[in-house]
Amino acid sequence: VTLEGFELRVLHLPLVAPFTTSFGTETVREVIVVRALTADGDGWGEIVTQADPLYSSEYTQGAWDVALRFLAPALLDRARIAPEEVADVLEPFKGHRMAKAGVELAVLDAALRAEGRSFAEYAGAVRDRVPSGVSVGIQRDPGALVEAVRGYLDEGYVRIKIKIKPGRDVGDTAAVRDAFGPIPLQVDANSAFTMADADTLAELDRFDLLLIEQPLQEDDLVDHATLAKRLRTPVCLDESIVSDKAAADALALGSASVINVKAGRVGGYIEAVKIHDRCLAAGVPVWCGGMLETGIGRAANAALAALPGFTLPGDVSASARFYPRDIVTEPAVLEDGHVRVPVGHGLGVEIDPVALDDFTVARETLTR
Ligand code: OSB
Ligand code: MG
Repeated sequence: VTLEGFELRVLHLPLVAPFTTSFGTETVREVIVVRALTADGDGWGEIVTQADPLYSSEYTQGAWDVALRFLAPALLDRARIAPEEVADVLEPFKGHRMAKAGVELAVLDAALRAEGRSFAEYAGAVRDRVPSGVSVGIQRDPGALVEAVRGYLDEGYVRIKIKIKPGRDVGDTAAVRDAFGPIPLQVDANSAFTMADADTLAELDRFDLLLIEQPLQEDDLVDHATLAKRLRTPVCLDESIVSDKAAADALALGSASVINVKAGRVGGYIEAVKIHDRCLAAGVPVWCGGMLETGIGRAANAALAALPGFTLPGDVSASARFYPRDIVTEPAVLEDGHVRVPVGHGLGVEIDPVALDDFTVARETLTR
């Protein structure tokens, strides 16, 4: 595409209910939407940082600054650019993978729309719908958790993930198992434990979980390998997998036997597909994680999750699981426990300009 500019917006999207993890509670989703302005038409992407650097070192204001100060200008220096070249142009800037991912996605959407091609087809999707799992935040007490899970099961979600933290681990998991029996169930610690908690984590073995996600710190690849040997529950990494290289290292070390693929965390959807390809070749199951995406990232996630190696249900839930009102005209909906893979050009979703404006709290445009 021939780049003419980038428009960035910070959005504040109210959540249907507070979302609590081991690292904090969100009541409003703060997110950055990127619009690539090109001579061939616009494209949309999303930077999935949160307001505070609690899940990763990235956060909204940092991503806003790096995108406007470094990433967008470096791309605008190039007259024409293909989506596959974006990561190379941005490579000199260390880190900031979520910011890079959002910018790349906007260019990719613009390029695919100009070509009249869907992102699903581009990425290699082999399914027209994907099974939908739901990530359930930590509730007031295990009883409230059981009621929250019941609601999602009634809606048709095919897999439940519950967030855990020290002191809200075995009890919460036992409550859900006791209430619902052998449903597909997994837990996510968001790096809240240490090796000193290994005995507690081993107690989770009796619940026949699909996996335990990121029990230890982001840079604890060796400790995760040690822990994985102690547990019968498969260890899955989220935060630690920041690139295809990190995925290769984790697999070589035995730090994980399952990988959560999140495009924002790894620097973009093109890098995410590489991790998928590596894991498919190695026989390692992957699933598509989420960052409370708006309809933009949610559409991209549904397409990514339709690749052949995504053999476990992902956190690709309906827009309504988080948002009373989405910023696209075709929000993701749950049908028979599945979300449809968009087939339109680019990401296959159209922006609702009124909703977009209603949620915008900051806006900046950079042109060549
Ligand atoms: O660890 O997967 C995570 C949300 C924000 C930050 C980290 C995580 C999550 C989720 C929600 O679990 C996934 C989703 O439904 O988008
Ligand atoms: Mg996670």
